[in-house]
Amino acid sequence: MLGNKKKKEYDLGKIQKQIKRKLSDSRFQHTLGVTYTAAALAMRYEADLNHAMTAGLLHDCAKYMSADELLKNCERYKIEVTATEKLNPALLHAKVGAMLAAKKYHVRDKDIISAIIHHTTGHPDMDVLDKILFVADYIEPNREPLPKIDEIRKQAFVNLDKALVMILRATLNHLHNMQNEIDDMTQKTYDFYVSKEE
Ligand code: DGI
Ligand code: FE
Ligand code: FE
Repeated sequence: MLGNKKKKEYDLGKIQKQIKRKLSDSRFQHTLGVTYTAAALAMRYEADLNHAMTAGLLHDCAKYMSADELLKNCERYKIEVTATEKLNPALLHAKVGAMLAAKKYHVRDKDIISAIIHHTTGHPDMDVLDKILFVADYIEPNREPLPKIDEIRKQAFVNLDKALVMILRATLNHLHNMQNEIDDMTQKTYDFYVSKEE
């Protein structure tokens, strides 16, 4: 519209080609699944389609890195590393990925960067694009069968916050069963959305 600043449109084909070269075949298939699922959710919840798909394509762009590489990149880019992240460096693929999205893929929209930062643990009071990416990452068609996945997939298109709670509950249960350390942010996000339901 006249006078309105136009949001940047990202070249999805170009990003897809670049990211394909960086990721394993199965990670690339997952990435495409997240991208198209994020697009479908953006249609349902009236979010920006191009930005949802850009976030989907780039969300795991640092997933190919080893723990060492992730930690080195945090040093290089002055990314804060929490005690939990130091013990579980894989968590850092979200923050490092967001940094790469900005530096190497020239993403300059905060909604996309924020969605990538928060896609693994979530965050209390997320924006619609954050939630869409978080949910799409879990429900995309290539995911290994997970408990209650059919119910969560359906709920994602009915009530996004309810789907979020179901995913966070399942993730916390899984982490507990595996005796993995629970990141504060994962717990805080769950507590926030559960108390919102009441
Ligand atoms: O990168 P993806 O595999 O597509 O998915 P993701 O970014 O959600 O990462 C999933 C991994 O993150 C999975 O191995 C569990 C882990 N994770 C998520 N929340 C926490 C966590 N790991 C720990 N230790 N603590 C958490 O709170
Ligand atoms: Fe991820
Ligand atoms: Fe992912």
